[in-house]
Amino acid sequence: MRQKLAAGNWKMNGTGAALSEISTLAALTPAPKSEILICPPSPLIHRAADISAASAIQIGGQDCHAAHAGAHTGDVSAEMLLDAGARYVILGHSERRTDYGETDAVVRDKTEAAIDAGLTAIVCVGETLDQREGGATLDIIAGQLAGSVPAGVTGETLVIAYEPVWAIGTGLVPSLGQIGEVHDFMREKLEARFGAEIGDAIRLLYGGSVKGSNAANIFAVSNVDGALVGGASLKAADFAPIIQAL
Ligand code: G2H
Repeated sequence: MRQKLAAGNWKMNGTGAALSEISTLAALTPAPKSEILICPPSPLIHRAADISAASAIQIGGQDCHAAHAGAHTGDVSAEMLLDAGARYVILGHSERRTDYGETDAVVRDKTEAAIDAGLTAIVCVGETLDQREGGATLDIIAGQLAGSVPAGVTGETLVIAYEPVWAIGTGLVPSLGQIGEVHDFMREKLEARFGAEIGDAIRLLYGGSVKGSNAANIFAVSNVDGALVGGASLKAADFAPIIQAL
């Protein structure tokens, strides 16, 4: 039985004042049935981990470098995230693929580094609107999964987030049928590559304009094990109903 996961991606939002949302969220979600994760900007991770320590909320990063250390000005290693209190890291988000030209090979190297360090990697995949309209969605997802996910992963070390690029921060959400088609396809691909046991244990999140009002319907879709939530994770009052829908 896969443990459900509600992951909040704060992106480049929030300063220290935003950390009070974590305590508020803990108070709003006592004894949650699902795992709860908040991924704040890097400078907030240490304080976020301290604040969340007494609760069920876990903390994660939004990116890491593929190298363990070295001359990489401005970058953060997986070990640094772990040391600051993170247990997860989001990798290959479409904003990073677009803004920094991160390729599948780069995402795979970062994922290996994250898992080596002891973090659970949340690897993001997803098609653009042109790709969907051109009928290429499943080919794109297959290629990103094959290229971005390294060998040797398990249900403890890897989570996949399906985030259609056209649904991110736009308010547009695929139909439940479209979400189910991609999630079932990803499950098949993971089982084919890693075997039935591991392929079945890897959690598959949906991400892209998830809100309290659509979460329950999305979570009822087969092979959806939770959500990666951006805008609606910034305020505890918006994120709590999504967690409760899991
Ligand atoms: C997709 C998602 C979180 P939002 O990027 O990763 O953001 O929920 O704002 O669409």
